[in-house]
Amino acid sequence: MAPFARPARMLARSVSDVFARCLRSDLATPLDVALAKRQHAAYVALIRDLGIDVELLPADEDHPDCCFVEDTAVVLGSRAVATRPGAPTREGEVGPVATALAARGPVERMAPPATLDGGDVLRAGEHLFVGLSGRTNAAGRDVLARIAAGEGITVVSIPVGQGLHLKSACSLVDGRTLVFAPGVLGDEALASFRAAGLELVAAIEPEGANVLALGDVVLASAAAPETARVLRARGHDVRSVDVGQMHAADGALTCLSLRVPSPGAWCT
Ligand code: CIR
Repeated sequence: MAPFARPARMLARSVSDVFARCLRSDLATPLDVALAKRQHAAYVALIRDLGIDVELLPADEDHPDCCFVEDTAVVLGSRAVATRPGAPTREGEVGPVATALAARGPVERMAPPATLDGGDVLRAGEHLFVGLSGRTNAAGRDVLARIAAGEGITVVSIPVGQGLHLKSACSLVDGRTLVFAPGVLGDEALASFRAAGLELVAAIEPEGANVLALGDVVLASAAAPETARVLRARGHDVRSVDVGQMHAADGALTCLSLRVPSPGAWCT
């Protein structure tokens, strides 16, 4: 099996001036656009400091959610799928991302009735877990399954009953370890992860369930210090990142980037 490795490069998109109008479940907490921009810039700077090239696309001032670039595409080996996001207001975010990805390989566009948000897609080696959520439907999963099959990757469906996306509730810490929010995903989902050979670690804080593994380094939310402590005790090199404004917009660490794997390796 191909090794798990840090991405060859990453793609991110700046926070728009209209970020405060993004989709979110908690309308009571006001958003601070300037703070969101600073947090986003620090996220990009940290990744660049790790030596990973980050292509930063300009914000789209007509799309408040544009910084959550993960939802607009899925990169698999040399191929990519430009998604059809489940929220109609986000459809217009896809074009520039698809254009940027087309510079490196073929990009397939998803067509109706398929909908899929990249936040529902978790790669673990030769398995691709796809959350069936309020944003991702079976037709979207099927498009991805066809393309994944061409790369030797099997799709496993995971029902997402709570929260926005599959990766709101779980994410990879390394190539064989998954951190998850207890009580969010069902026992069957957890059994599917174990059947794929993953070791499961319970997050202490809900925000700890979405970490971003970049090879040997793991980015964790500053809102999840106890989860970071658990991961460090397991030997992980954890860096804390403040993405409080993204949490207030139902986002987290993975959603702020797309990861392009190195040739012959895979990344999450
Ligand atoms: C949305 O509701 O679509 C955005 N406010 C948050 C998207 C977060 N995306 C992600 O975690 N992959």
